[in-house]
Amino acid sequence: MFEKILIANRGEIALRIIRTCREMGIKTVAVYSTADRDSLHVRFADEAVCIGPPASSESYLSIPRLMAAVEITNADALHPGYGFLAENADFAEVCAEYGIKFIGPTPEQIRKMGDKITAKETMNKAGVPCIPGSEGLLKDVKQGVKLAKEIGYPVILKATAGGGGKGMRVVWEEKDFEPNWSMARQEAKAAFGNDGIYMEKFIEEPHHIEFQVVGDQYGKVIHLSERDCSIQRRHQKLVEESPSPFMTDELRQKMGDAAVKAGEAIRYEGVGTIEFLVDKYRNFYFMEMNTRIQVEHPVTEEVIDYDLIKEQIKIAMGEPLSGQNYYPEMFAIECRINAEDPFNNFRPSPGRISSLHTPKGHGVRVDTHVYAGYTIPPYYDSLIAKLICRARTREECIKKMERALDEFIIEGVKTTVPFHQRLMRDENFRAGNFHTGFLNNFNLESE
Ligand code: MV4
Repeated sequence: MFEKILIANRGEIALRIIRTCREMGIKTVAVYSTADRDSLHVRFADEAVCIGPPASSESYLSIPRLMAAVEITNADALHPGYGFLAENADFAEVCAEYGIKFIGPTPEQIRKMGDKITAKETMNKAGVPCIPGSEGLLKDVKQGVKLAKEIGYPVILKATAGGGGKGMRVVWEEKDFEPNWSMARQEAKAAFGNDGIYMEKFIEEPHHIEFQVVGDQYGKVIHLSERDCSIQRRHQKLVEESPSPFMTDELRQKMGDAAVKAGEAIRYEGVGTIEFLVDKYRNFYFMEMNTRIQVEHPVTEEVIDYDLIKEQIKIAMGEPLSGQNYYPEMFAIECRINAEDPFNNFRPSPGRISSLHTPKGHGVRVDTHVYAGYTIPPYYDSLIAKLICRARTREECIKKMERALDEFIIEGVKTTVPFHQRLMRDENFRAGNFHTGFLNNFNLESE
């Protein structure tokens, strides 16, 4: 049993973790940069340690400073949240050396899934469907051109160190191969210090559907069904929902089996997400595995009534999983409320929140660290709240979301609330008729 957990994160997720710790009777330590002195995670934790100046590199990303906070406070476990060091295998390793339990998978598991080619090879071997493409890294442009011809255009070039869309290039015909190859290498080198590139058949207009999985320390893995994350802009998710409107019982069975197989193949410990691309014929392919708790985890929590942070902590303490896969009993949608101006290319809009009213009522959940008078610092991500609604049907859930968005009052900064209001009225969204390209042809000013 853990007595004290240090939370190596900030914002809403730090608060979310503190809440579960309190319910479990576990003491909490917050860490904060000088920009976050007035944050709620600092107030609500049992102890708080300032770890440095605003720049993440000198605070939330500084392993030595975090380890100093661990030593001072005598915490026996550490929760990394999402972002920052959550998927840093070296950090998980340092935690082990310091004798503090990293609440998450092992360094080996993080490393395996962090390198996209290794991840894909592992999944291929395990019998999880993968997108046709190169076997490992492409050696040179010549091999690339030859293979692209075999696979058939369009193809996509991806950085093995990438993820989240960075260092990707789509090639539509042979004459464009060489320039795209060079750009992909350059981008990958600049972004990750690793110019390893692999190739896949390009799946046009795919759905992004991910499965939540949980594995214990004894090799048991279950899935908690899916989230549809197709509503995204430039690889930033804006809305997530469960169940997916594109899902069928048969597809859920198949994808769920594949997700569990994926987790079992690496004896995955903790909560994780298997991301799939699904084409219009409902063929599905493994894309990546996220080895952390995700921003959109509340959608799953709401449809199966399950505390994912509690599960992470129990698994880290060595509790065995009991029971079977979980299937959605409700419908939930999450809207990400960012301090960004949706009428101005989603430009960040940090600053002081002069007045605030968050929506409430039956089936409405708001996960946020902000309050009236709080100043959103410019140094970190722009997520200020997650609005999650839950109902018995998707139609009811959308209506509830519209009501809740209308109740949301945030003054002093621009937010994505008007974007969500417009989206909830969209006929195609309401019909569940969307894929990852949906927002490319979405006009906020038109109805
Ligand atoms: C793809 C793809 C189509 N075909 N791979 C984007 C993020 C990165 N993790 C992988 N991504 C994609 N990989 C093949 N072979 C399309 C995307 C993609 C995408 C995927 C999920 C959600 C949104 C997306 C938006 C654009 C492209």
